[in-house]
Amino acid sequence: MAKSPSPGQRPGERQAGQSQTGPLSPPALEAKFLVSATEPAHFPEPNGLEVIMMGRSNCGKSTLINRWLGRKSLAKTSATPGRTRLLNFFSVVWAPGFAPMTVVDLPGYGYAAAPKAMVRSWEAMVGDYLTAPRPNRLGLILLDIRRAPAREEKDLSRWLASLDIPHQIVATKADKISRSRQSVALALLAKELGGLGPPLAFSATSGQGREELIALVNARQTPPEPTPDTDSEATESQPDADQPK
Ligand SMILES: Nc1nc2c(ncn2[C@@H]2O[C@H](COP(=O)(O)OP(=O)(O)OP(=O)(O)O)[C@@H](O)[C@H]2O)c(=O)[nH]1
Ligand SMILES: [Mg+2]
Repeated sequence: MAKSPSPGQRPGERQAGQSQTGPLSPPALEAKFLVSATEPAHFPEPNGLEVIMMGRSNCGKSTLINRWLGRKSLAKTSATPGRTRLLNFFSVVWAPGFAPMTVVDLPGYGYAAAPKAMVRSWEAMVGDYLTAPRPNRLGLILLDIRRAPAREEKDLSRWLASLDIPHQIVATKADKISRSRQSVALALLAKELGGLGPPLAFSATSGQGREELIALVNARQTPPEPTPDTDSEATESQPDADQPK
């Protein structure tokens, strides 16, 4: 059973000085698929914080959603690039007392086999979504930790900044390289790309970075009511963490 957070600490929120191997957060309380969209008429009404997964095709966006939320196959994944072709919306409640949030899995860009028409349709779909008047969004720009940032990630970072959408860089598939090579890669990303905080290394295979991701998303959510009852429910009604580190 995961250890209860300290008073005032929200589930999944790491306290300063807490070790990287501290108690693991349980899966999200609720996570369900809402809708696949290709145009604004299909977008669901904004509902709470909206976390947007963005990045090159095959970089691990859908896999990160599943690992972060502790679901096996909520978002469809594939070894073949171009799996996610629509904007997929999910509704998530992280833990008791948390407001609902929305997670958006965007189709990847840079899919080498994509014909020009498909690239244009990606730009149109994603452009319609990013410029829609939806408040309270957080962009996660994902890229494979083994790749140097390319023009696409730099353009995306600037585009989000111009739209006032805060964003965080997440370096995926961290299990593919050693910790020392990770440090070098993260330093390069920090230098080349903007973002809210230092780039985060994440691995869906090992669970590395999951706690940090949970903390950074939860820090942007409406805090739960600070009643003692809510606090005890938040820790006791959750299943045991089943995510091996
Ligand atoms: N080793 C390792 N493989 C990963 C990790 N994350 C994703 N993968 C693999 O990378 C491939 C692509 O993952 P997806 O999550 O489908 O990638 P995506 O970014 O959603 O791709 P599109 O939907 O095509 O844009 C799959 O074979 C995953 O198993 C990771 O952290 N470690
Ligand atoms: Mg995908």
